[in-house]
Amino acid sequence: MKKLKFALLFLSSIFMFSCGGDGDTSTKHEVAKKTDDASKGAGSKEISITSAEMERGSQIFFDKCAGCHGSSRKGATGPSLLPDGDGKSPATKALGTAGIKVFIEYGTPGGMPEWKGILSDEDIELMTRFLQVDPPPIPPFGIDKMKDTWKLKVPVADRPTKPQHKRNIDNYFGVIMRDAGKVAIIDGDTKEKLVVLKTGFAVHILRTSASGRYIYSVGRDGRITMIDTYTKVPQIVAEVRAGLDSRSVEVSKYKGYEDKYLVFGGYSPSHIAIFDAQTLEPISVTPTAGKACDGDHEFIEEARVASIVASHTDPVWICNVKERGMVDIVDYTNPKKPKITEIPSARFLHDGGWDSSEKYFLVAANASNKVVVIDVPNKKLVKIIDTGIKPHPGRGVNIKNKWGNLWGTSHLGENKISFIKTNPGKGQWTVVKEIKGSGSGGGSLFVKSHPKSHHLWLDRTLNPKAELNSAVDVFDTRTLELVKTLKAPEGVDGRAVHFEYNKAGDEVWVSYFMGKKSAIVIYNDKTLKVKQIIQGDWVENPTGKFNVYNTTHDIN
Ligand code: DHE
Repeated sequence: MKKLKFALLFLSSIFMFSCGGDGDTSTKHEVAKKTDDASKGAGSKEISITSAEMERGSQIFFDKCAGCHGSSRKGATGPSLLPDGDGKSPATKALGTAGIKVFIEYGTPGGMPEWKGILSDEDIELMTRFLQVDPPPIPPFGIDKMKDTWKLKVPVADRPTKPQHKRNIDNYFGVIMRDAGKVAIIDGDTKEKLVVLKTGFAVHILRTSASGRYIYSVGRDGRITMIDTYTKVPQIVAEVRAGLDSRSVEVSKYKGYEDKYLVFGGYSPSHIAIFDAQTLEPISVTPTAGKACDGDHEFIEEARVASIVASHTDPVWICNVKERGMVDIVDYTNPKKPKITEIPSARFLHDGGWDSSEKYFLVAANASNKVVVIDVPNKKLVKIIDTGIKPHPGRGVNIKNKWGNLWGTSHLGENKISFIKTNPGKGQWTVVKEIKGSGSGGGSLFVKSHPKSHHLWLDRTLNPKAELNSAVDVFDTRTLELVKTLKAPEGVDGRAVHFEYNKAGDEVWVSYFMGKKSAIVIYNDKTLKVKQIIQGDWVENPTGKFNVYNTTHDIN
């Protein structure tokens, strides 16, 4: 309910632009023109939609569909959804109400989930009409708007200069409760919940400052929240809205710049924004719109910033511009006017992580079924490698065995983990080994290992089969054989998603979400036995978990 209220509030700000802000729920918006051409199918009927329905449709679209189809419905991982089509995907008006309904209700083999049973019949009917009218424009969100939303709750001078407790901050975990819009901070040594903080709508990821003191969250409402771990109970010390929709945030990690700057990647509007990492005061905004990597001369307005990582060898961030397939190397030594080197690669860039030397960054171009390798110190493209259908590595996994130093990714579109050799010698930057998880079909979102472990963990979160999406596979990193498939423990249900190791590398934390009994399940990484199950009213659909030490040092 709270989520709904927030989304409506958020959307009312958007619709001030598209509907004139009149809030007139009785006005009919006859957006799609009537056509007599019967060959255009059910879409030949006139479509009308009220302002209130437009608002609700946009809220549903923003919440459930924009991630794949793009905020302006021009398509990304999923096809475009425009009334008159775009030359590549069919016009939604031609698909018509009945055609669209089938897609929404039953999904597609290409990875679109079934929404029947998740969306009400009423909402599905509304979406069939919403998708046949023009999408509302995305309002601007510049630095002045950011400054208006900036709240410095505890100025730097009023913060403690050393920890006010004896706990081990390095082994703190930040856990995202996506649907509640909250982040829990858990002491990884004692497993105590220290605090649950309200951080904004659908928080997506967390990052820690280079010193490990601060935890930053970012979510689908474009809000960045800064949490201080030095106080007895971790507390929010600053927040700012940097856009309307986002998925990533990162800090400066290069020597001399620790805890100095923070970068935000905007999905909507599409921009790179830089902030003071101590206060979250906005410093600069650079739009990412431009031409695509592959010579397509179309100017791409919706050029969303997907994953971002901070280099340890240079004062730069690597920001991946999704729709354009551009890897932007952002030099933050002059944050007011950052120097950006664009490296054309492949579309659509999504998530990725470092190889074990932390010099090469590997990122999934999921619409091209490829992984792109960037030599960060030399700011150049090394290779674009075919891996499988829709690679989705998270930050990927680094392991070492007889095949070499390997970086691995699982896939959304097929049951495969591909391993790319990263060390010099024969086979470098090629796929040297592929393995399968249990059962069939893809749907994996994340893989994980740790330098001190001989295990590699695989989830199958989006696989349609409940026995697969609720279980995790564990492999031996030396042989790459499947060791065990771990089913959800008794008293836990939902889909298993995302892994995080503790600092020592001997425990693995797994989230269970989208079920009736969500939980964080902690496994002993050696014995693969359940060590502890964290449940309770406050554990609401946990998703990402971020150990302070591992996140700060990019242990993946
Ligand atoms: Fe994510 C990482 C975008 C759906 C949980 N997700 C990322 C990153 C991006 C991204 C760009 C990389 C951030 C980085 O490393 O800088 N995710 C998107 C989407 O656009 C998408 C496909 C659809 C959407 O509307 O958001 C999407 N993601 C999901 C989910 O459904 C998940 C499972 C739950 C949720 O929050 O909705 C989910 N994404 C995560 C997590 C990470 C992540 C836990 C961080 C992984 C890590 O270990 O770093």
